[in-house]
Amino acid sequence: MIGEAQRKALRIDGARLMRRLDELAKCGARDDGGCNRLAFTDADKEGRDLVIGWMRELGLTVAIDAIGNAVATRSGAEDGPPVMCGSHIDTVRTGGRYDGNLGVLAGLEIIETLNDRDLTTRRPLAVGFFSNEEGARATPDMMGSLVYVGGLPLDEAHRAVTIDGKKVVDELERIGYRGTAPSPGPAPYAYVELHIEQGPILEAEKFGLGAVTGVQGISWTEVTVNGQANHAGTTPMSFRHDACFVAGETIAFVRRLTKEMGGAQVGTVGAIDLDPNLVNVVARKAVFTVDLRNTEETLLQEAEARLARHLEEIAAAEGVTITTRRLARFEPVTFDARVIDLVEDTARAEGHNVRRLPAGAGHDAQMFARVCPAGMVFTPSVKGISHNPKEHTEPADLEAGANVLLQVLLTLSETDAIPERS
Ligand code: HGY
Ligand code: MN
Ligand code: MN
Repeated sequence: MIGEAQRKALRIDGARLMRRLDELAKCGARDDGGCNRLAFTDADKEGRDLVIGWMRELGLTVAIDAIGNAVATRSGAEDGPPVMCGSHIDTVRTGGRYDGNLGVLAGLEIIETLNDRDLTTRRPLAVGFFSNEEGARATPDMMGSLVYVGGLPLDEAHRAVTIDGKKVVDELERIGYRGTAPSPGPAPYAYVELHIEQGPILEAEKFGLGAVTGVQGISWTEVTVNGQANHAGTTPMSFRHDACFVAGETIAFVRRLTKEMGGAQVGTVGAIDLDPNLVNVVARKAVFTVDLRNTEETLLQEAEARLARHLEEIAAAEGVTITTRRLARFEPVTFDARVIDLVEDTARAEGHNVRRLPAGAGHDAQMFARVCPAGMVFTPSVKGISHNPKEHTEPADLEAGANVLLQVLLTLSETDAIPERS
């Protein structure tokens, strides 16, 4: 047990946290200072091996499950479900060094801070990283945490195929992370995730930290357009069934849709493949992704319905066939009010000006909200940039976030701020 005065006086070692962040950033390092650790790749394995080595050095008991999630537990004076923190260490192809990594390495820094002082918490603590949060190489995103909480059958996740044509289960075998820990995993007492905001709000409004209220709804669709290859010079325009034209019109439609709907509606066409993708051939096939998000479920459904109508109309007009495949679909999530309050109160008590805000990106915390009280702490992102090697958060903000996470975790582990679930 750790008394209140002793708890409140605890601080993490910011320099040590920065050293680990810099060390992990060397795994899958890009020439431009970013990270490329797409899920289940060799670079991802390198990052996993490094972080699990740290977990073991800190004396934690590491459990790896069949989708490659790693949960490292530190015993408490009492048994029972741990107070858990964590995030992900996979990145997108143009990743930065803080997205996901901060939540995992801040957790390890908190463990080391307690180890340094030989302090034992009342409840056990756990730090996890969850596989394929990004969903960029294989969908859905938050794949590992969704399996962990029982929201996606393990065999369905194993059967998923990566964008480069590999089965997830084969990639897990290949990198040695098809573990044996039970799946779904045991529900923690509570789950709190520290993450960079990845957007411009905290910086623009000069807030030091964010108490995250929830996560907006996410809708990912793959659209396949089958037209007709033809000669770019000899084919009259009225004769064409041009898959690339349909893709282009749809990309423009998605942008118009967000303008017309306004509010929180966002839409992105991020990936596109053309066949045969040649200068003098009318494209016979286009495959592209549409990412729609909104904080309101009914509005997200409206956006999806308008996209479907657009595709129907343009298929008829251009004489092509269009099929769609759902890649991911999550309704908006609201975090436990008591965790939101605790994050906000703790940040204030630590002297930060904090505001509440929803998360624009998906996060593992939204999956844990299905099985336990969950919430998040946001740190500002410089210029709101993320999924970009230029992603940056000031070390002082990273340290502030980690110290708030430390205090939130200890309040949860040492008190009944959130009573045990009956
Ligand atoms: O796409 C997302 O929101 C997250 O980065 N997986
Ligand atoms: Mn993330
Ligand atoms: Mn991300």
